[in-house]
Amino acid sequence: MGQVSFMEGNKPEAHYPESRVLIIMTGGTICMQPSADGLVPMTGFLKNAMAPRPSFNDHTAPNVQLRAYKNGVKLTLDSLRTPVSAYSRHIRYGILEFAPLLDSSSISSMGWTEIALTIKENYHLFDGFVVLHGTDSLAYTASALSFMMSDLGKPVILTGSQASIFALQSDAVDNLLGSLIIAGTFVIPEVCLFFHHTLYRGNRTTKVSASSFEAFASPNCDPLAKVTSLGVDVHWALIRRPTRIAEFQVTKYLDTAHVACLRIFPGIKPEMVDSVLRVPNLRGLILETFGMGNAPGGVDGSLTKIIKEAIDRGIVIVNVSQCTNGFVSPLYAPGTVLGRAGVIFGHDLTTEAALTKLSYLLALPDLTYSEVTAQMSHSLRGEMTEMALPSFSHPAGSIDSAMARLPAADAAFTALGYAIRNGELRTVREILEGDEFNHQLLKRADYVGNTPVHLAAVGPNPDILHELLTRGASVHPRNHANHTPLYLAEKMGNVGTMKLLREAGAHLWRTEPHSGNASEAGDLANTTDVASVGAAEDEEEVGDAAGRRFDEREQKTVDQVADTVSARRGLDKSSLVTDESL
Ligand code: ASN
Repeated sequence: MGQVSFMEGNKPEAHYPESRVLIIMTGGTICMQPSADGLVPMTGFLKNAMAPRPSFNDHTAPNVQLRAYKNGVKLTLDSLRTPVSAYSRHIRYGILEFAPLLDSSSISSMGWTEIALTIKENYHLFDGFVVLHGTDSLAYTASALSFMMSDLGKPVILTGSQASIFALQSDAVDNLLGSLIIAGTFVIPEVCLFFHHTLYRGNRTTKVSASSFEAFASPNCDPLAKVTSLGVDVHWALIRRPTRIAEFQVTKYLDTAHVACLRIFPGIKPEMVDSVLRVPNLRGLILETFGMGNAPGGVDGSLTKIIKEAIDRGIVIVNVSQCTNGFVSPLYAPGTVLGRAGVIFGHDLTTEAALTKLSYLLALPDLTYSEVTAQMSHSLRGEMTEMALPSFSHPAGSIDSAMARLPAADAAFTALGYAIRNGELRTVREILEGDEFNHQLLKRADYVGNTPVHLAAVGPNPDILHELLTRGASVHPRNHANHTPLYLAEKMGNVGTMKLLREAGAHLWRTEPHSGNASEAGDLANTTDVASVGAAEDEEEVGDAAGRRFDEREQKTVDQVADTVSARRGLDKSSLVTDESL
């Protein structure tokens, strides 16, 4: 890889921070090449497909090897980075290739477990994850992962392509580049699917075309973001964030072996349905019905009887519509009769989401039949529109731009920072409750990149941090000096906030050493877990990395915070962030 001159921004590379994204390659057309048996997936994607393309490789970066884990084994991955994006950062990435690479028609719940566990193992080392996957079963995988992952705090973006990246005309570069930039730039802590310039909530998607580049749709939920010539337009009002104080967890197993899916058609014989419902050990059935949830003979007949008997035997039956758009409801008599027989209304669930959600719930060890049916009727990960709520209409349009036009927003943010520093929980609540865009306020940063969570991490009142986190604020953003809120809390020896941040899934970034103060949190034992090891582990970089430059402005802000806090606690502010600590 030769060195070429820096093209964008006319600044040396060190002036732009790097995000880190792990690409998990599972196979699919995106990496396929022709063989005697037709298209088959090929290994060596980083070297053969990405390194030669300027949009994936800026050629100016030092040689960096990334640390990663697979099945507990430490690996070293070659990496590349993108040129600087419109968001003034590079995305550095490495690829972890599964073996064997699959046509996605062969994926099973074991593959989903492998993807989920790989993300879990590497969660602390990357800002986001891109999963490359065939399109055929992509919506199933996206749905499955969304249920398997709880309290996710970082983006997981699945993508693939309709044509191979090696084809002259292909959607592969756009899909992959868009996914990389979004995963490395925005805190969108959801399992998403990115295709044809559009970011969708993964568990709302379905594949709608076998050949068009516009292969996916999300018929009952607006896209989470769109890539345009102006950049990425994120629909922030739709983005879900964890609001519990809980660490990211992965459920390892889905019970797909005992769940089936059956599409009703005119003339279907009740015996056909019965034979499916008598498959040994069947525990769940997704019934794809007509329109708003209707099935033949629903009013008088034997089909209802067969269904009722199966439910009495303990089989969970969920009614979803064959229509891509709309929802099932007891509007018509046949649907009502099914409901009375005990069939669950799947509202506007896609079949993919219904099947994987039921498999997920049936695999949870302690759930009773009625708990499973109750959870099927409620949204767990934004997969269904809760019918009690008004329909998803988000009048704000682009909230980012509305926010930008509101002079009050700046005032609110300044007031919020002040209240956090002074430990005034009531004022913090008043500001957030009075602010229509409080989710925007929570992810804003000051001129040195400190978010409200950074400020609360070093502030005097842990209850404020709790308030911010339970309102969906993220523990992961780093300020301009590449520091997490947890690092600042450790530097301050702020035991209360350190503990809370860790409970909420925070970890040190790889360049951040543990401060001696960490032990004050009383749980250093936990930090031996790979998920919380900071730079104490060996460094993998051969060259210098961007983002290590100490920003004097950060010192100023932290000094201001320190002045307030140390005045209260009698601390010496010299214990805070210093140049050498980076
Ligand atoms: N058969 C391919 C797969 O799902 C289709 C694709 O990726 N476009 O693996």
